[in-house]
Amino acid sequence: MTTHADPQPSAQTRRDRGWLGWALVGVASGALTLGVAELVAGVMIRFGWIGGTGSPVLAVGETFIDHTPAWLKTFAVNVFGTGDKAALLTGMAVVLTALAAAIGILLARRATVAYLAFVLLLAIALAAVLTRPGASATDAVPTVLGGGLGLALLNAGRSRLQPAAQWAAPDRRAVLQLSALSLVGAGIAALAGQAVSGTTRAVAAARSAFRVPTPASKVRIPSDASVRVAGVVPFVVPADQFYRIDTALSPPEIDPATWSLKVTGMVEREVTLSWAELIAKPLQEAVVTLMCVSNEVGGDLTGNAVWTGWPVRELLELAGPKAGADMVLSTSADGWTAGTPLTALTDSRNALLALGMNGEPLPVEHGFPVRLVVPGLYGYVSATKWVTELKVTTYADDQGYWTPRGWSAKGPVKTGSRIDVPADGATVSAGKVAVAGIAWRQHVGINGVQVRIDEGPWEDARLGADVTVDAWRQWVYEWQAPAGSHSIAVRAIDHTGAVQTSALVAPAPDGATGWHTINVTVT
Ligand SMILES: Nc1nc2c(c(=O)[nH]1)N[C@H]1C(S)=C(S)[C@@H](COP(=O)(O)O)O[C@H]1N2
Ligand SMILES: [Mo]
Repeated sequence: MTTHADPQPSAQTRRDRGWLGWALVGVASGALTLGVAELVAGVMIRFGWIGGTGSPVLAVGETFIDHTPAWLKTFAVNVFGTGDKAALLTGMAVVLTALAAAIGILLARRATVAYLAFVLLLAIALAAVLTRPGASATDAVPTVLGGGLGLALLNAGRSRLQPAAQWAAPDRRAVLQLSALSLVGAGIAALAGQAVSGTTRAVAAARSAFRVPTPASKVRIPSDASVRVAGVVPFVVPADQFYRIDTALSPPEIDPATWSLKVTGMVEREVTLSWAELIAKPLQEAVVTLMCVSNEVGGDLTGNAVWTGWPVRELLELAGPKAGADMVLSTSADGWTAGTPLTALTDSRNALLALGMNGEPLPVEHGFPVRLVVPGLYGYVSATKWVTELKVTTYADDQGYWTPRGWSAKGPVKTGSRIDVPADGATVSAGKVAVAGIAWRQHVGINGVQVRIDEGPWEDARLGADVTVDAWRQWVYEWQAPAGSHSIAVRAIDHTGAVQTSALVAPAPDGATGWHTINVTVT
């Protein structure tokens, strides 16, 4: 058993603990600011009073994402995978807590500087809120109200704690209690803000009430599209397992009733398409494999789904692109853009304004109510989610979101293949081992897949059915595995006969290449 002595604190330790009290006042003021802002933003969103983000936390986070240099973005995706957003929010929480604590401590000695620093942070948050796409002056209200209360708490704390050296116990307790109460209150306010905003429920309700209309042409996926080996990614990936990549900290919530898509720019006539018009069109189904340009050799930033939608070329035909145009800049409700070759949207391929994914309405994170799906191009130059505008233009005049951030203006998908089983580093029993995975070259198609054990000859794998040139193919190679350590490599051959290159190239600026190679131990 431990006994705790309870000596009278010396003057020195009392002053040290004083700093903690000041820091706590700073942190509580910061938390109160953000908590109240979340609550007010939630209420304003609920009543449709704000059009932008409203929340200073999300606005600063999204602005940060937009200004993240390409190398940092690549680093974040590599380190945190698709958890990069959680990582960003955690990082922000740590930085803000430290700044708020510093402001609290500063308050003891240089109150004016502390207040100025607090106001400067508020100004930065306000600038972020007001420059988000769709923002208007009313979007400032949550940050201003929250900031006002935060300043009031700073001030209250200061008058109670001053001067620190003569800090009397009852005052100290009162300040600590007020700060603790504020922290709890801020947390509750933030949660209430989320709950009261209600959009999540309203949009979720609109989404679940919507039935994807029966398409004019339906696809049938033969059962032998799958090689039926456990551990290989399913031929059609369920929406809740589908990879997600976007710059949105919280996905735009769009009520289909208010959604519309404008065709602008170099066109004979501007066209506006409403949700009611779109769902009355003859819809098509298409099996298309989406792929992220950031996907590393062996990576999992890819997925295959059955998309339902209206061909983009039919919409563009209504608008009539003018001679000289060579690109379509598509814009998302959150301001993100992609530049797609005009020909990819007007030729015979199934480029869709998709509203269905695997027979269900698009999930909100995958673009509800409408997104683009264009076979053969990486997502960053084609797959705009929450799409609201198509501007017919030229590569000379416009560029998509990622182009000034170090990624190529054009992004056709490169031939690739991946070993799903056995896992890299696995230990398997000698004898028959199924080596299996996927191979892709969207819009060209896959003709063959070959596997090489150690430095042996390339052996043909057995392929799943060729459902469409726009989708990946599963493959399996039955390996008679001898004991020992072995490396397994895979390469694909496309429909033109071209063999996947062995050249190891990193994702930036236009997609990774190289053979996926794994090591296994056979016992
Ligand atoms: N609005 C919007 N659409 C977007 C993006 C984005 O950041 N914002 N990212 C694109 C990228 S880089 C890819 S790879 C695909 C991913 O689509 P998914 O999240 O449905 O898998 O969406 C594309 N569409
Ligand atoms: Mo991507």
